[in-house]
Amino acid sequence: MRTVAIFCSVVDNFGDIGICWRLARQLAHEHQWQVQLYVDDLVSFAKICPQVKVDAPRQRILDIQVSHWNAELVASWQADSSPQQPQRDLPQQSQNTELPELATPDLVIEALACTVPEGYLRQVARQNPQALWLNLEYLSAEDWVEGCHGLPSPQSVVPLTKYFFFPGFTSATGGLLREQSIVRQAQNLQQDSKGQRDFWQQLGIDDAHEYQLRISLFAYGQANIASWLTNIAQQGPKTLMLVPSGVLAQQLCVIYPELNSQTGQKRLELGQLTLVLMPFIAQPDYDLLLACCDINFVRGEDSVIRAHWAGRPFIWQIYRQEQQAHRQKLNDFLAKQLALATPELAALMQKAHDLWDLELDFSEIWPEYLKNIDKIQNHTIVWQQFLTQQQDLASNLVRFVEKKLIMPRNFS
Ligand code: TRH
Repeated sequence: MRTVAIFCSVVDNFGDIGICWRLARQLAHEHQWQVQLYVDDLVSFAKICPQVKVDAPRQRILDIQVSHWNAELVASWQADSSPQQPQRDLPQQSQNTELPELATPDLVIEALACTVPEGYLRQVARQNPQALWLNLEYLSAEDWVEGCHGLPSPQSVVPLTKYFFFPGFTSATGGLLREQSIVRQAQNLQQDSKGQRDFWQQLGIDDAHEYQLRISLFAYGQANIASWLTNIAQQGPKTLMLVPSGVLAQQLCVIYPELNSQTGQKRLELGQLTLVLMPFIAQPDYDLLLACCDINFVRGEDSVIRAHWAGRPFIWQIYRQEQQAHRQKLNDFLAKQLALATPELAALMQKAHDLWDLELDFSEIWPEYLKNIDKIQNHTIVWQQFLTQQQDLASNLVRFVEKKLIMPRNFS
């Protein structure tokens, strides 16, 4: 059985821990690897995984060892790897009798450009010189990714072999995170009206089935959102819009001060539109929510992939970067996604994404978007099927590691 240590530093938002936690679960549950996750922000983690105890330095969740990657832990690795100190074996936590002891990792993953502490890497190199070190990169649809995926990453700090591993949308990349049953789960739920009702009730929304349109709206700020919402309120169709807590929900509380005065779940009726501000739900429930909605607005790297597997029309608000670097990434994604669409549909989808990304008035496109919703739905499935023919990221990663461990770098 292989052992992997995943290092996750939460830079901002929830994408870093969202991706690492999904990967951890997949490697543990679908590939039977022993997984050790080091994460530096348990409070963010707890928002998407309620089992997390925010003050526990070590805990086991769903058969995964989770450690708080804090200064104390880093100092202990540093001390252990210093030549003056007697050297102890990894893992550091072996004194804790409640948790099983994991073997020294075969693989260390530094996720999304974080920096694995040197002291830790030195200990791994000493105890398991064959171990691999992977830099799990950000997701991008840009063409250059294919050429860089799997390349060695020369470094001289620690005697471990390091490689780049790039997620992506083609079979020449590392692929996308996709659990074995996620697409089937969404399809089953979409055919099960009782299951959907139960799910909505669990969220405290008893009347979801009464709406013509259910929209999940997970987004960064949207400067002109009021005009789109007014358009829906006045023109319909009768719409239920669910907004998770965050910047956009705060913005809505400023636009509609009535929302501020409520405690718990905040709900506002605006003509044909019902707005519901909701707290974050557990990651597996978020997947179910996307499957139960008719249109999903998603943001960042992880929720956009979840929207793919939910198989419903989606609009992606890509994470914004300085000097508009994200625009190229968005366009490269759309070029791939829309390659098989008719020119009219491609133009419509491009315009919708441009308006949303640039925070312009989305009501400009909304009636046309809804008029074409069946075509958009069909195309979403065509694109989903193209992707599900490819191997998923966790399986690709396992294969990559096995190959490298059997055939070390000089022979591969
Ligand atoms: O939160 P994000 O904006 O994260 C971003 C991006 O990943 C970005 O690329 C990265 O550079 C930056 O973080 C650091 O959006 P994202 O990626 O969709 O992550 C949200 C996670 O939260 C995802 O795993 C789904 C999860 N989630 C829940 O579990 N429950 C919820 O209720 C919601 C709304 C989200």
